[in-house]
Amino acid sequence: MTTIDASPATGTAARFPAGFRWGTATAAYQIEGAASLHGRTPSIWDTFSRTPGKVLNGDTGDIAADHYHRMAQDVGLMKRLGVSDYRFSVAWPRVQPTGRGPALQRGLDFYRDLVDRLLEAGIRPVATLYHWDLPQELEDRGGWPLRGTAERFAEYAGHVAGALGDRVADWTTFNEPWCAAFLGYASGVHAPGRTEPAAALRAAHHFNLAHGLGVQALRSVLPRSAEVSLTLNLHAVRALTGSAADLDAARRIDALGNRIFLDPVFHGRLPADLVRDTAEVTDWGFVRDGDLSVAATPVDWLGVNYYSPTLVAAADPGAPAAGGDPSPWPGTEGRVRFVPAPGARTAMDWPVDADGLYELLARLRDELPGVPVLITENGAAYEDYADPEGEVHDPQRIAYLHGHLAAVHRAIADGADVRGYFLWSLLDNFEWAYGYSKRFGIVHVDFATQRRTPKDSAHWYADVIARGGLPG
Ligand code: IFM
Repeated sequence: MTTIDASPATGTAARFPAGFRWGTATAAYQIEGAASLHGRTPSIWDTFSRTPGKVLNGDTGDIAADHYHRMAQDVGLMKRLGVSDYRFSVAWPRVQPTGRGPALQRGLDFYRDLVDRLLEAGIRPVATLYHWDLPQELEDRGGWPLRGTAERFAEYAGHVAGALGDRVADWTTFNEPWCAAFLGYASGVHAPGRTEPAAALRAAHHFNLAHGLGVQALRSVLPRSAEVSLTLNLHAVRALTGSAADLDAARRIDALGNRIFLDPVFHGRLPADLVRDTAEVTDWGFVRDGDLSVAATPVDWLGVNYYSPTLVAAADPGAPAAGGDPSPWPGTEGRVRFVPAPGARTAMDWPVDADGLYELLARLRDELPGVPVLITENGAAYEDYADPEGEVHDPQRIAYLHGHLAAVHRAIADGADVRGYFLWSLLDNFEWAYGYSKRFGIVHVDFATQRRTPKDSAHWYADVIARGGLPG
């Protein structure tokens, strides 16, 4: 049995407010496995990962971290970490296999069991309804570019809330709709692997609509005390220089990466510059009267996922049109150039820059007063391995986490209303198109044996939680 030492040492440099929520996060397809057990049907990620060439090494989520069968052990790990909260996602094809009609009790039972075990362990469950695993049958009917998918989502939300609403107080409709829309339908590096820029913009709109319909469906079933939210991977966009051209490039990426969701959801409008910038791609004729007020159905908090900032400049005038891979940024070709940021990088080749998180939180403080924020994901992949003593030393991850938590602490001190932090991720897991080659967990998973080994970062995080702040 692995132990996690959580006895707080002395010397806390940055103490977080009382009641700050300390959590870990995962997602269904990345950890559950049991892909065809008990009536679960294929999601778009099952189809995509089984398509040769789409996922590194041909990895799939068929077994993943086998959480479906090891859920009790995983809850035990979290209890020993001392987390107050656990953010997980529900697999739509496990609870409503065709994406329409009645729910499958067996699927709902799995999540009831999970939630009961969490509550028993004193851990608050935070349920995300959609972390990218659309039932394949709905994709076959048109997927997210089709309006009807948003209506199906609201029905599904109602089923899950009906089954778990008496014991789950925190709900999130979508995780990172930007990735689902633009990596799934524009660049095609995520499921369903389509490369249709206009369809990606339609999908983005339908995510906003589905979010609003989903919030309404949840509120019609849940007790009044329940809290409902949305999680966005907001982009901390920076211009390379202060030139008008570079600033304009940053504005375009801010519109497509951030305001495309923030404006409908919090202000009931589409950014006018976004509509202008993408005029060659779509006329936005799929937005119907009333959609944007549905999208703006009030939420209780906003989830923010942050990993690294985005540095952009104006495209070089006269540069040949970029060939190669399709872009996830419709309408920016020939206008925006992505610039590699200097400095340390994670195993994902993502720059390590905690100031970007501070910048985002300060922006939300100023632009969305009265909307509490939870950091629903933050963490890093590194090349971890178990040494001959069976230990996993990950000092770079500890440094990454320390730096980002310090940025959160600074943002709170400067007036940002940040209520909690969910570390991505509890376990090493299926990292989408990278398969099992990238390890984000604070608990190492040996995928051959499914043995779990808390890394040094797990011990470090347990200490942070126990002391309620960062060691000095
Ligand atoms: O693993 C993903 C997660 O599913 C969504 N946010 C980013 C993580 C790291 O890439």
